[in-house]
Order: sequence, then C-alpha cells, then structure tokens
Amino acid sequence: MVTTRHAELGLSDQDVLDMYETMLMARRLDERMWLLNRAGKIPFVVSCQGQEAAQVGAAFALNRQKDYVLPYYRDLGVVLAFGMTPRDIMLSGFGKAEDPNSAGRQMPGHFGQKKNRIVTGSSPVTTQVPHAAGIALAAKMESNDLVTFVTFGEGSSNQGDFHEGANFAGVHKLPVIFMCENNQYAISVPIEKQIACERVSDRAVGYGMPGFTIDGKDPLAVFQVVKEAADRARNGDGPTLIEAMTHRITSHSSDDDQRRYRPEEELAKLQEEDPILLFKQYLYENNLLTSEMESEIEKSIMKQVNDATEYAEHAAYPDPETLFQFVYAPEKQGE
Ligand SMILES: Cc1ncc(C[n+]2csc(CCOP(=O)(O)OP(=O)(O)O)c2C)c(N)n1
Ligand SMILES: [Mg+2]
Repeated sequence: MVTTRHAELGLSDQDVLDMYETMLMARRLDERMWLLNRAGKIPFVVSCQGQEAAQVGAAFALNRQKDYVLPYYRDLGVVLAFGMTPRDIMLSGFGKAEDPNSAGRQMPGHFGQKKNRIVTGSSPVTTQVPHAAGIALAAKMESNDLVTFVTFGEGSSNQGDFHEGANFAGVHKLPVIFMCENNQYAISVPIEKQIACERVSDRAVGYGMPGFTIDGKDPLAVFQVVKEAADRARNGDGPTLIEAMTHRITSHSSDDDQRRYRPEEELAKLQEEDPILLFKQYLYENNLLTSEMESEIEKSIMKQVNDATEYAEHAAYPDPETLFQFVYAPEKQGE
C-alpha cells in the first residue's frame, strides 16, 4: 500500500481538502478585495496571495479550540482557519460597524476577534511578538495548556520587538511559536538588503531555541514543523522559530506598484510558485480531487464571497456617536 504524505502526518483526506478550501477561500476573498478597491468601493487591500499555504498549514497544526494566534496583516488564511467568516472579512474591508476586528475603525488586515482567540495587533510592525510572549507567560503561570502562535514578515524580524520577545520566550521557555513568513521583500526592499545572515532562522540559536527554514509553498511541510513545535511547547520545551519561505504575488498593498522595483522575469515566474496550484496538483496526484469536485468547491466559495460582498456593502457604517468607543473609558455616573 502506498502511504501519502498527509496520511504519514496523521491528516485525513478530508483534512487536506479542508486545508485546500481554506487556502482557496483566502485567495478568492483577497482577489475580490482588489476588484472592490479598483472599483473605488473599498479603500485599501493588503494581500495574502502567495502565502496561503504557510498560513493554513500552520493554523491546522494548532489547537483551534484553545491556542491563541497573533497574526500579521497578510494572515487571512490563519484567521479563516481560526473561525473568521467571509462576512467578517468583507465587513472589515468596507469599514462597517459589524466588523469584528475594530467595528470599522482600523484598516483591513488588523485582525482581532476575542471569541476565536485572535489577538488584535497594531500598525507598527512586530508589536504582536512581545504580546505573544506575554500571553504564553500567563499561560505558563496559570498552567494553562495553550500555545501562542505569532507571525511577522522577514523585514519585521529586524525590529527590536522581535528580538526582545524571542529572547524573553527563550529565557523563560515559553510556549510560543514564532513564524516568519519570508516573502523576500519588505515593501520594495529585497531580502539581501534586509538581513546580514543567510536565514532568519539562524537567529534562533541566539535565543536558545530551535530554528527551521521550510518551504512555505507546501502546507504539509509547514503543518509538520508547526505541529512538532506545538508538541514541544506543550511539553514545556519552550519556543521555536520557523521561517516559511514564500513569495508575495501582489504588490505590497493596493497603494504600491511592484512593477517599479521587481524584475519582469521574477514576476513572470510567480505563477509557478503559486501554492494553491501546487497543492491542487498534490490533491489530483493522490486522487483526492476530481474536476467535478474542484468546480463544486469553486462554486461554493464564490457563492460565499458574493454573499459576503453583498452583505458588507449594504451593512451600516458605525454611528458617529460611537466615535470615542474603545478609545476612552466610559465616563462614570456622577463624575
Ligand atoms: C515599525 C514600523 N515601521 C515601518 C512600517 C511601515 N511598513 C509597513 S509594512 C512594512 C514592510 C514589512 O515587510 P515584511 O516584514 O517583510 O512583511 P511583508 O509586508 O513583506 O509581508 C513596512 C516597512 C510599520 N508599519 N511599522
Ligand atoms: Mg516580507
């Protein structure tokens, strides 16, 4: 009998189909956001495209009923896997009152949803890293069997917050998984102008934790290394630094044009590096997906994307009366 890679990792056929659907949902929502932006309907997009395998592979390796995630702005795949809905995502894109992240205050990509243990982040990159260490410290002090999972770009791994958070987690052996989504650009700055060492994962040794660089185009490779990191964290063996190598398919954001700084040949090759197409190939090769199933999945996803767009476009904006909500503590009676 031939064993498949996913079966060896303890994943069922349905698990990998669920992974694929989540990746595809992230992609289709993202593509819709660009259309809406170019049509002048939503102000801003920051994309997950090219990084879905790293995000979904990692999220599936966590305990999605218990663990805490501290995503960065590209992590649509992570937050969908942790329970955000297409409507939630679109409500955020349109800045509507029902947006679960910030009730329409924040730019899209600032994910946060208490019920799904998605911890809100700030616009200054990497501030989520010390927060992940802090939540892991609380979990350890309370003997709470949870892991925190925090992501960031490779450019952001040069910020002080990364080094402080990683050092603290290493010293105190905290249950944190640090995952750098290395898409090899920080806006227009290429990797060779960002770091002096060869790999971001080389930094792990300085903080007393294991470090791994893996193919972030392969959700199964990411699943495996994140699962092992989560097992170590739950066993009291401390944090892990993972570097998932990815490609950024789109411009940095809807306010950027990557054709001005990335060579044409590099952009032309992105199709070959597309994790959705690569994973689809795996599913076909292992007879898990047929063309009928593929078109059913595609249809069902587009139905949800259309529903979410329609719902969010017609939803109410926040009432201006609520402007100061979540900014100042409410005035107490009699003061
Ligand atoms: C502290 C801080 N400096 C600069 C910025 C502006 N900024 C936003 S995203 C970004 C690039 C980050 O690149 P990287 O960490 O590689 O993530 P990527 O966008 O490539 O996924 C910069 C410089 C910011 N938000 N915060
Ligand atoms: Mg980057």
